[in-house]
Amino acid sequence: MKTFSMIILSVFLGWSGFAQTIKKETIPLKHGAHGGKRTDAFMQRWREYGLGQFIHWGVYAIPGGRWDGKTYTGAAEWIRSWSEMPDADYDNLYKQFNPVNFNAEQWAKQAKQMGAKYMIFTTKHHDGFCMWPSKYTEYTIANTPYGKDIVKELVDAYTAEGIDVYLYFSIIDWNHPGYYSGGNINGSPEIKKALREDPVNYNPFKTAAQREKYETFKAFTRNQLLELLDNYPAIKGLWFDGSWDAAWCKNAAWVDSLGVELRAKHEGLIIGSRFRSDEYGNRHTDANGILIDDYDQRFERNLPADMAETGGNDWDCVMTIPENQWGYHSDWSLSYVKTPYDLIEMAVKANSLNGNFVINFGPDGKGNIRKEETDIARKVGEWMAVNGAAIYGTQHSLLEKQDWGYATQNGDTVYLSVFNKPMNNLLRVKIPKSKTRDMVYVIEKAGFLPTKEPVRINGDGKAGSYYRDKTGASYYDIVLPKSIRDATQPFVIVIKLKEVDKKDRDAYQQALT
Ligand code: JFZ
Repeated sequence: MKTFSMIILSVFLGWSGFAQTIKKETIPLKHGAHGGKRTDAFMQRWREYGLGQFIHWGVYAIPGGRWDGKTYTGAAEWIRSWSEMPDADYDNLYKQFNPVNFNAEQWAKQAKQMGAKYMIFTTKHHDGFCMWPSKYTEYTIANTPYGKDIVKELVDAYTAEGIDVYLYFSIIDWNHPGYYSGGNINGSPEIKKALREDPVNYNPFKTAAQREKYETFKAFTRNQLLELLDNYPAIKGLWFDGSWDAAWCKNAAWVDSLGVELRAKHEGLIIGSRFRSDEYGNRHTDANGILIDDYDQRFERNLPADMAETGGNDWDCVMTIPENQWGYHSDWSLSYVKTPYDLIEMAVKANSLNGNFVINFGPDGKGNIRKEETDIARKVGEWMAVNGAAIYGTQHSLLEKQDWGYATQNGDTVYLSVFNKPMNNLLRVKIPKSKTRDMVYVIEKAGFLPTKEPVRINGDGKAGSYYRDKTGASYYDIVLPKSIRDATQPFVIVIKLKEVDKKDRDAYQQALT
C-alpha cells in the first residue's frame, strides 16, 4: 500500500488564540482544496447568521413514517428504502401530493420570529422528487395535484422576510435511470482503500452499461443545478448531500469543474464540504488536511468538542429535533425529543466555536408545521429576541469554556450564556492573561442582558474581588441579580473587557465601585 508521508505542522493561529494542527501540503492534488478561507462579503454574512432553519419536505411527508399499518423507525425521508414499502407505492405518492395548508409566508414569518437568518430547503432528496418544476424530469411538483412551484414560493417568502435561502440538493437520485450507487465510501473501508490506492483505475461500476448511463446522470445533475441557479437567482448557496457515493467520488475531476461552473454563474455562491471529494476520495478535508470548499459540513447532529476539532474552519451543524428524523414522522415517541433549551444550548455552543446552528423542521403532507415544532420555534424565538446578541455576529471568545456555560464575543463585549446556574448565585468567571506583556484584562462593566440592569462584582473591587492563578488568569465573582435567582431558563450576563496596564489594575478595580 502506498503510504502518504505527511509532515504535521503546528500552526499558531493568533486571531483565535488556539493552536491548530494542520498537515503540510505534501501530496500534489488536482482536485483538493482551492485557496484558503474566503474573506468576501457573502461569506462574512454567512459567518454572522448564527442560527438557521432547515426544512425537509417532499412526498415522504405523506406516509410520515407509516405504511400499511406499520411504523418505520428509521428516518422518515428514507422510507422508500424500507423493505416493507414497495418502491412502486412510493413512486406513485406524488400523484396525491396536495399540501392545501401550505403557506410559504406563514413559514417564513415563523422562521423570522424564531430568529433564523438563513434557511435550507430540500429541493430534491434521495428519492429524486423535485419540489420545483424541473424541465429535465417528469417527477416534479408540476405533475402533482398541487402543481405550483414550491421552491419559488419559499425563496420569495423567505427572501421577503430578510432570510437568506440555500438549496439542499441530493446527488443520490433513486428515480433517475442513469443514477448508480457505487457504495458508501464512508461505510466501506474496502472502497475507500481501493480509491485511495489507485484512483485512476478504480472502477465502481459493475458493467459498461452502468458506466455509460452514469454519464446521462451527470448531464442531468448539471442541468438541474444550472436550472436552479437560473430559476432562483436570490439564493445564496447550495447545500449538497449524498456525496459519499463511490461513483460520485470517482468523478472528482468532473465534480470539481462543475463547482467552478456553478460559482462562475452565481456571484458569491456558497458551497459546503459535502459537494465533492478530492481525487483520492477524501471528503470534507483533502489528502493534505485542508477544507474542501467554503465551510465544513461534517458536523451533522454532532457538535465539535473544541476549537481544535473545528480546525479553525467555518462550519455549520444541522440538527434534528427528535433523534434522527428530518422528514415528517407522525410518531415522535420513538426517540427523545429535544426541548427548546437543549437547542438553544447547542446553538450557543456552536457559536462559541465559530459555527452556525441550524434547526430542522419536517412539515406534514398537507403543509402543516406540527405543533411541537411551532412551540419550539416560538420558545427559541422568545429567547433569541432577548438574548440574540450572544449569538448573532459573535465569535469564539478569549474566555475559555466554563462550568456555567459558554462565552461568545463581539469586539470587547463578551456574552456569558449561563445554562448551569451556580447554587450560590455567584458566577465565577475566569479571564485569561493578556497576550500583551504587562497588560491585563479587567471587567469594565457587567450587566444582565434581559433587563440591562448592571450587576455587581463581589467585593466591589476591594480585597477578594478577584484572584489570579499561576497562568496569570483572573477570576471574578459576578453577583447574579435577584431577578434571575429563580431562573428556569438560560440567561446571559454581558461584560465589557478592558485591557489595562498591570500596574493600573488595582487602582482600576477600586475605581469600578
Ligand atoms: C443525510 C440524508 O441521508 C438525510 O436524510 C438528511 O437529509 C441529512 C441532512 O443528510 O444523512 C446523513 C448525511 C451525513 C451523515 C449522516 C447522515 N454524516 O456525515 O454522518
